[in-house]
Amino acid sequence: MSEQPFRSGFVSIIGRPNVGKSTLLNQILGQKIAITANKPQTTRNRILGIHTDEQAQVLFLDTPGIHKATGKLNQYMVDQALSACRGVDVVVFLVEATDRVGGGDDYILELLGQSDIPVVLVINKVDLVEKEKLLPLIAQYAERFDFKEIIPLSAFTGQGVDRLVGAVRNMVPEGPLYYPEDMVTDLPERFIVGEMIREKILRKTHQEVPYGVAVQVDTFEERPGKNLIAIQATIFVGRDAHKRILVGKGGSMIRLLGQESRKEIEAFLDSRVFLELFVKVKKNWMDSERFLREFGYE
Ligand SMILES: Nc1nc2c(ncn2[C@@H]2O[C@H](COP(=O)(O)OP(=O)(O)O)[C@@H](O)[C@H]2O)c(=O)[nH]1
Ligand SMILES: [Mg+2]
Repeated sequence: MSEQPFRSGFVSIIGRPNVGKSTLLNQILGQKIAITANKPQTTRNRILGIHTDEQAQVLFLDTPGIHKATGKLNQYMVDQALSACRGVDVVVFLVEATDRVGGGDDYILELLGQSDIPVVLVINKVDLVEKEKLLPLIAQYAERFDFKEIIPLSAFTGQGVDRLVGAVRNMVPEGPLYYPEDMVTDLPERFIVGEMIREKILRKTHQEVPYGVAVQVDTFEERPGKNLIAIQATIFVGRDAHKRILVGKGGSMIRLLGQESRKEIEAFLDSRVFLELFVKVKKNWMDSERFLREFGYE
């Protein structure tokens, strides 16, 4: 029997906001580490997901969506996404099967064309279109750029995701096991907990409220022998009006956010959780360098 050399490397997942990058990462890992929502700005940081099997370890980087940026937080997010295209072994570029070809993607393709990193095109959300529409779409994309592969899939149902993983693990070079084989991310639990709370806010609030929110986990205490973790977290908003919305009538909104967050955090930590949420106004935190730094958005 011939031994195949072990392979490992970095793969960035990039694309416009909402195309399903974080959903895809979670599906690849079989576990939710990246929050998802039907809103731009859901992912603010670079998120590492580790996929290990007997022959390879692929380090996937989920990134904020690439879009025209205004404001410091937005600029930070776009920089994160663009820098994730440098120094990786493969770029996975995500588009939606429901979109027309062109427009917003040209800018990204132009950037990708300037390096010689292999690019795999993923046409996501195929569950939303008829099969007959796919072939012409693939042909149109193939004309625009020299993709290494074009893979239609559904990050939501999981259909086609194995094919993508199979393709990229053959494209990463020979290399060592960088992380222990049972490790799925390098993100601290506290960070993921904060993100899960932020996801519930993204899904439950509208207009500009979700974009003005940051969540900080203040305490995270395991109560020994009780299978209980006590968590206190502060939700920061930029305006008084947003605080009123998040607290809700008689505290109804914050209670709902707390209940839904707790359920998901309990599943994630595999423990009972006692969760307390606080809402604080920090005027214009999104334009404060210091505050952005404190939140790791730097
Ligand atoms: N129908 C369908 N919806 C999807 C699929 N992938 C993602 N979505 C939805 O698209 C929205 C944005 O997904 P998200 O992963 O947060 O996108 P991101 O901004 O690119 O990370 C969410 O509401 C997802 O549930 C898919 O394959 N099919
Ligand atoms: Mg995302």
